[in-house]
Amino acid sequence: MKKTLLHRSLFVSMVAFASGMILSCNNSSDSSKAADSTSNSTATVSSAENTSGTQTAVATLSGTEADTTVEGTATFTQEGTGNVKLDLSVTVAKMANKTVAVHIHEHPDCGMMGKNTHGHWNPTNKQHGKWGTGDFHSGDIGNVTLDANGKGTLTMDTDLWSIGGDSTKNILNRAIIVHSGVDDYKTQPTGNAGSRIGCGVIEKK
Ligand SMILES: [Cu+2]
Repeated sequence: MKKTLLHRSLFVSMVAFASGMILSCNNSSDSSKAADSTSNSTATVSSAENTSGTQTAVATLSGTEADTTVEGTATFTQEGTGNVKLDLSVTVAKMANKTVAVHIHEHPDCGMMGKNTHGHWNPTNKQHGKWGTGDFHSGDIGNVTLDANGKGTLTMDTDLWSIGGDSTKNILNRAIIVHSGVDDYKTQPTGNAGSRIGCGVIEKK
């Protein structure tokens, strides 16, 4: 009897030891995961008031010229303080099989055929260029190739943007401009991308 008890307590303490090892293992190797789930649960708490921890902003694109129809949507999403993901879809039927430049411009006003948006959004005072190589504006999304129906899509993911917050990253209340031409990624400060045929203001959803 005494022996059985001893065995049992030995077994219990071995199980406790083993599970302690598993726990400590999880803690050390998955500390980032643990931190994530902590922040997720914080987000869940606030989501009771805010709907969710995912922020969304949308720009609905339309044409600035009477004879050129431009349609499309730029949808920006951000999980917590993570990267902002852009899903862009643009259709310019008149420009089938061509390539058009798309940028984020500074001001949320599509008036005067897009001119009221002023220049490329450039909060870090960089030279105009190609996204991801050397200097480029935070608004230098780049060129989009349109198919036989004039439709083009582009997706990207970046930590240079945020939905709200820091003014050097905040994409809200700026505008998406679709140009009639191709961005050469060189000419300062515009990329020589042609006229502004499409526009949409980036608004929080
Ligand atoms: Cu532009």
